[in-house]
Amino acid sequence: MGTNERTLVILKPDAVQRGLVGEIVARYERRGLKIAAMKFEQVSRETAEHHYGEHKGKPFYEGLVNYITSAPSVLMVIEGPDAVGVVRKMNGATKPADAEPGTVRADFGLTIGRNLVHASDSGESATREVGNFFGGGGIVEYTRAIDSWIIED
Ligand code: 3AN
Repeated sequence: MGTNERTLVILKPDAVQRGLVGEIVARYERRGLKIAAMKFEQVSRETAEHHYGEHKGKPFYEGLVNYITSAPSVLMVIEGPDAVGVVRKMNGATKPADAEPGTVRADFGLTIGRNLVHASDSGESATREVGNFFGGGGIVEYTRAIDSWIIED
C-alpha cells in the first residue's frame, strides 16, 4: 500500500452555504479514506492569514481571506494511503473550469474564487496546516473493522 498520510481539508463557506457538505464528505468516505478529525467553525482572520501566508501580497489575497472567514467552514483531517495526492485529485484543479469531470470543483464549481474545497498540496504543507487548524487537539486515533477490505496489508 502507499504511505499512510494525513491531509488538511477545508469545505469552504460556499460548500456549507450551498448544502454540499454531505455530498463532498461522502465522496471521501466512499473512496475509503478515513476521517481523523472534523470540526465546524468560522475561521478567524488570524488563522486564515497564517493558512494563506504564501499568497500574501498577491492581488487575490484579500478576497481569499475575506471569503474563507465570511461564514462557517468544515475543517477536516483525512487519512489514508497517499491521502495528500488522492484528495487533491478528487478535488480537481484550483480553477474549476480546468478541473476534470468527476472532481468536486468540476462537478460543483465554476470560478476560482468559489472553488468549494481546499486540500494540502504536500506532506510538509499538511503538517503545517493540520498544526494551524488542529494544534489544540482534535485528531482521533481509531481503527475501522472494514479497513482490511479497503487497504491491503
Ligand atoms: P489550491 O487551493 O488548489 O491548493 P492554491 O494553494 O494555489 O490552490 O491557492 C489557494 C487558493 O487561492 C485557491 N483555492 C483559490 O481560491 C485562490 N487562488 C489561487 N490562485 C488564484 C487566482 N489566480 N485568482 C484568484 N484566486 C486564486
